[in-house]
Amino acid sequence: MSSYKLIYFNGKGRAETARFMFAVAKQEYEDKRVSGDEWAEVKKSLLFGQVPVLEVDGVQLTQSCAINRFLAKRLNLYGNDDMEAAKIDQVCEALVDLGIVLRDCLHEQDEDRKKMLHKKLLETQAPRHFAGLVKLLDANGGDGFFVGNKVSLADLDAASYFLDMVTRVPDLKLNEPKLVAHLERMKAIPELADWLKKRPESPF
Ligand SMILES: N[C@@H](CCC(=O)N[C@@H](CS)C(=O)NCC(=O)O)C(=O)O
Repeated sequence: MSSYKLIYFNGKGRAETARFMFAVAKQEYEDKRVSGDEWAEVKKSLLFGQVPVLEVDGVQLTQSCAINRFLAKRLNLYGNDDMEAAKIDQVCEALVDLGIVLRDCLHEQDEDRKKMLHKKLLETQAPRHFAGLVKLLDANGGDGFFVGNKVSLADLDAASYFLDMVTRVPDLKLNEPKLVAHLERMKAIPELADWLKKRPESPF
């Protein structure tokens, strides 16, 4: 049995999908949240000087998407075959694209440019990504999962984005009823509901 240690800040961000997978799969792990005081020293020990990092039996893996795929394979959350795995990747990559524009908008310092990015996100980019995700849900029956007939990394990654990332942008609403219903289905998974109840308070 492998041992897992997930290293991140006290935040949801790029680590929360992995935490969702650990919860749903009922897999034990160490949830190491690096404090501001520890960060400079920890950073030196990391391949790219960034988190999240997953230590598997002492071996360090970096890059959140690689970590998520590795865990999804290990925890049986990566579909039933290659085609399902590719469809799961498709959802996750769309969420990465959405995450890039969300972060650009959140972190922009120039007020005029921030306004422009915010407008573009609300009027163009979020609706386009939401609509694509609804099409994928519809293509898979509409009222279940993004891919196949069981929960996967795709569903948990979407839940993490829609619960946490999207809500950080003022006025950005998950205004697609099918995505809202999907999120509610994910929140109702008992192991995930339990994690959502007990997860630490965090600033992001
Ligand atoms: N592509 C990387 C990006 C990692 C990243 O940007 N990590 C941020 C936290 S979300 C970080 O470590 N920031 C602190 C730093 O760069 O010093 C991934 O997906 O894991």
